[in-house]
Amino acid sequence: MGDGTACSSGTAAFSRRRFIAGTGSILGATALGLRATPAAAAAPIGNGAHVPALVIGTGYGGSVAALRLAQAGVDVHMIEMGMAWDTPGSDGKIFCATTAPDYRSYWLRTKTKQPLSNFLGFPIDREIPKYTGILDAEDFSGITVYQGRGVGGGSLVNGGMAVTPRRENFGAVLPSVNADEMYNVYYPRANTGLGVGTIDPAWFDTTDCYQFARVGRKHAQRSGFPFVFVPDVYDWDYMKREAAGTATRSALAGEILYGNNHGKKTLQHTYLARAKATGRVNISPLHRVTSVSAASGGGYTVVIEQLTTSGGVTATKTVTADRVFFAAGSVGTSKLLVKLKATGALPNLNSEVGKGWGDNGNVMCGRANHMWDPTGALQSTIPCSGIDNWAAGGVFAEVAPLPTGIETYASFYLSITKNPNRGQFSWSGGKVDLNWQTAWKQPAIDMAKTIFDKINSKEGTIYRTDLFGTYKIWGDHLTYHPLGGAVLNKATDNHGRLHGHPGLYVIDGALIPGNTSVNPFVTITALAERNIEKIIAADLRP
Ligand code: FAE
Repeated sequence: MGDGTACSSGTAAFSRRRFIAGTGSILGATALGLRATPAAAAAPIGNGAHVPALVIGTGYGGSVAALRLAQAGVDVHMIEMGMAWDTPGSDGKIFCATTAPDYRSYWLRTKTKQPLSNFLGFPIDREIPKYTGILDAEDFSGITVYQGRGVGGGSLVNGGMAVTPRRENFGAVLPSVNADEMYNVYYPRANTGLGVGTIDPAWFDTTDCYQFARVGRKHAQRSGFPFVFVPDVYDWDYMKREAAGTATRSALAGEILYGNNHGKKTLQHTYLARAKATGRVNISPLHRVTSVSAASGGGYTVVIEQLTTSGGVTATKTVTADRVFFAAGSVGTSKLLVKLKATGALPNLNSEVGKGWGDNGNVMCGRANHMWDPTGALQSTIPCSGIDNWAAGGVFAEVAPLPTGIETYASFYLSITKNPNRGQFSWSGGKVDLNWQTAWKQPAIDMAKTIFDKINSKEGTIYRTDLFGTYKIWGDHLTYHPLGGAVLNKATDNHGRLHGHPGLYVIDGALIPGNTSVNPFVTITALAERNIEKIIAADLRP
């Protein structure tokens, strides 16, 4: 699954087949020019360094900031706690398949924590070596928040669904932002920068790998729900070649959740490639920012830990920066800011810091189809469609794959709902907590049911109860879409400048108050484009 997510089939034959398919990947990637440019030439940041602009994190917000600052003539250093993900492992592949998670899969865990924990009633998580893997399943008391770790942030692990919210919903997403500007300038700029495209509908109608989505369409339409194609950053022509057998398989080989070796236009291939090409952007992977405070001579003192691949700290570096951009993702930025305010490192941050956090209303479910509605043994991991019941039911459901390699007769969905509940980060006992409770997902479940109860009733089908535990219908324990914690025009001004500390900015999903009505990264990118343009013009030009 893409935004919705896969599980491993657990069958040895399947793993072997996928492994063999994967071994041709180096050749394929090189021929396509889709391998990330190794960052080897760039030295990591040195202790005592001074940089004009320091960006914490290399996801969407950070990559937009780095590119635009560099184009404006500002030297930028990006600090990324995850790995560079530019070097193949001993199997010749940079990333492991979703169906065969290995040491590369999870961030510092000894056992996988797959979003779908069970299959046919059996738990499918497995032991893995502790390693700075690509997907973080970060546990808070009431929710597990999945996030990408590495150069490229969430773009490394996500489904690539690149959705611009409906114009009529935008006022609720970012109430203080001029919608005309966003829809005329910044959404188009973001879509171009990200390389967004839509599936060829004629191919969709015939290819085996979207049988599951055609079943999703049939069931949606028979119950009177609008079915929509959803754009993605996967290279659709490449996927056609995968299906034709003329390109090494990635989306059709179960790759997504732990990275795609081919086909997906991650930030490594778009914004970050352009940023590096300016010659003004350096990146320090396996470096984690732990503190930011005002420097006596002006600017900010930033404390950074250098990490090993088993999570140890090999060095602690102190650098200064004229300006610091928080782009550590909604959770990363919120955790840092809450800690820095509470410990007195940044005492002037206002009381909005840590507030307004939401899960984009995420909830997952599966349906069991009749034998006459097979969803296909071969499923592309890239979702391309959704069911839009936002106006009537407060839900946009992505028709997600379940690429197990066997026929499951299952339909699987990740719903984005208008769940109004919001959490707050706070500092207690020397760490940052989030007060979200699992019960707060109930409105999301109720909204998702407006679609799936009706479809089940029309089709005479039932919910799957074996995907999230034993006899558990709803995947209500997680989110892929953390948003908020340093909300625009509350913790910051209307362009992301943090109140109380000039020269500090938030430029990632933490700015967005909990919900985007669709998958979030296009909105995060477009908002970053808007804010950085203003910041460069007003704060950085003489
Ligand atoms: P993000 O991309 O998370 O980048 C933050 C970066 O900062 C990460 O690389 C961190 O490792 C790094 N970092 C954090 N703390 C520190 C620190 N202290 N020091 C140094 N570095 C640090 O932030 N969204 C969609 O729109 N469509 C999809 O199809 C979709 N599918 C998803 C599937 C999965 C499995 C997941 C996990 C997410 C998915 N998302 C999807 C969500 C999307 O990836 C997410 O909203 C964005 O990546 C958030 O962008 P940010 O720039 O806020």
